[in-house]
Amino acid sequence: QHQSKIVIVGGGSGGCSVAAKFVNALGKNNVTIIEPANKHYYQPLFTLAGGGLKKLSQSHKDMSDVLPKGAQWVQDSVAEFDPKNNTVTTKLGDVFKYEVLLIAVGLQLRYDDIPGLVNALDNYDNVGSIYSPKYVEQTYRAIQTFEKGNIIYTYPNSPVKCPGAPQKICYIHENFLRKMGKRNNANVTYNTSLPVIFGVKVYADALWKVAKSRNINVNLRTCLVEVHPEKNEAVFQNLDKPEQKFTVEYSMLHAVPPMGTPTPLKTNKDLANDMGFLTVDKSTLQHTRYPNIFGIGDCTDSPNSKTAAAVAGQCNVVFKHMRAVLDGKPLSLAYDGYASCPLVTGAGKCILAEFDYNLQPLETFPIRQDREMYIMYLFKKELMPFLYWNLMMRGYWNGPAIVRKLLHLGMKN
Ligand code: FAD
Ligand code: UQ1
Repeated sequence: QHQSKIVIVGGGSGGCSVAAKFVNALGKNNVTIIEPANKHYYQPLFTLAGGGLKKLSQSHKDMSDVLPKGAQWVQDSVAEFDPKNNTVTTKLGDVFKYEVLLIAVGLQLRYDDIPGLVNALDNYDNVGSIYSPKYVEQTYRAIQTFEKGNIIYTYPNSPVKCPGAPQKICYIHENFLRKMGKRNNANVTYNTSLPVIFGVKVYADALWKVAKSRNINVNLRTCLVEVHPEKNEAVFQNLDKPEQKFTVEYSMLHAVPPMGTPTPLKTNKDLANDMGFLTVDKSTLQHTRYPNIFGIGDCTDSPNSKTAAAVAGQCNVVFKHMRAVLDGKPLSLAYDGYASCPLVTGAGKCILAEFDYNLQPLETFPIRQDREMYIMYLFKKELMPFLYWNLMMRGYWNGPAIVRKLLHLGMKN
C-alpha cells in the first residue's frame, strides 16, 4: 500500500491544474496523480482542427511534460474507489491511501451506444466527429471532399462536454463551403436532442439569427439513434414522440457521441448519483458525503456547463478547500457556476458566451458579447491555448473573474 497526502485521479484539465497549485504551494512529494494516458489533450482545439483552422498536432503534449514535475505520476487508471477506507485501487492492483482525494476523471465518449456509428467512423470517409482525436482529421477531410447533398450534424441525448461544440463545427463547415463555392450544393442540418439551441437566452437568440441567416436547418429534440453507413443513412428519433423515427440519407455526417463518467465512478453508488456523476456541493465542490473528497470538471454533478473555462473557475476553489480540509479549517470560497463557450461561427467569427449557474450572462468585457466578433475568434484561437498551457496547467489561471472585475472597475459582480 502506498501513502500520499493528496491523491488526484485524472490528469486532464482539472486534475493537472489543481496538482500544479499544490506543488507550487507545498513543494515536492505531497501529490500523487493517477492518470493512464500518454498524452494530454487541449480538447477545445479539436473544433478548430475539425474545420481546418488549426492542426490536430497543436492540441496535445506528452503527459510527462504537462503534469507538474514535483508530483508523482502513476501511469495507471483507478479501478475502484473505497471512500470508507480512504483508498483507491488501480487496474494494476496498487492501493493508494490518501488524506484528501480529488476526482477529476472527466467524461468518456460512448460512440458504441449508437448502432453502426463506430463502423461508420472507422470505415467511411464521409463520417466525422470532432470529439475524439482519432476522428478529428477525417472530419476536416470529409468537408473538403464533400460534393453535394445533405450534411447532418448531431447532438446526443446525454450530458456533453462543451455543449456548443456540436453546432460550432456546423457553422465552421458551412462557412468553409461558402469559401469553396460549394454552399449551393449543400443542404445543411443541425439535429439536436436539446429543447433549445443554447441554454442561455441572449446567446440562443444570437445563434438562431446565425442559423437562419445562413440557411441552416435546426431541428430540436431530434436524436441520432442508428447509422447505416453502407447506405449513407442515419436514423433519428423525435424525443417528444419516441415512437416516431425517420431515416435521412446523408452525403456527410458529423456525429457527437453520448457521454458518461468512467465506470469506476459511475458504478460507485456511494460517490455518484443515478446518472453516474460525482455528487458535490455546487458552491464548495466538496463531496456530499465524504468531506475529504472533492470533485472538479466534467465528472461532477454541479449543474454548470461542462467546459475547461468552468474548470478554470473551479480550480482555485477546489485547491483552497482541499487545503482547508488538510489544515482543519473551514471552507471559505464559493464557485458561482461560471462557464464559457467561445461559439465560433466561421473563420474569423466568434460569439463569446459566458454565464453562471443561473444561466445569466457573466461577461468579462464591458461590451455586448452576444454577437459575432473577430477579436473573440482571435482569443479562442490564440489566447486560450496560450493561457491553458502556460498559465492554467501550471496553476496560475483561475478563470477571467479577475479580468472582469478590473474591466468593470468593481461596478459589476
Ligand atoms: P479531462 O480534461 O477530459 O480529463 C480527464 C482525465 O481523466 C483524462 O486524462 C483521462 O485519461 C483520465 N481518466 C479517466 N478515467 C480515469 C481513471 N479511471 N483513472 C485515472 N484517470 C482517469 N471547453 C472550453 O472551455 N472551451 C471550449 O471551447 C471547449 N471546446 C471543446 C470541444 C471539444 C470537441 C471537446 C471534446 C471539449 C471541449 N471543451 C471546451 C471541454 C473541455 O475540454 C473539458 O470540459 C475539460 O477538459 C474538462 O476537464 P476534466 O479535467 O474534467 O476532464
Ligand atoms: C477560459 O478561461 C478558458 O480556460 C483556459 C477557456 O478554455 C479553453 C475558454 O474557452 C475561455 C473562454 C476562458 C475564459 C477566458 C477569458 C479571457 C474570457
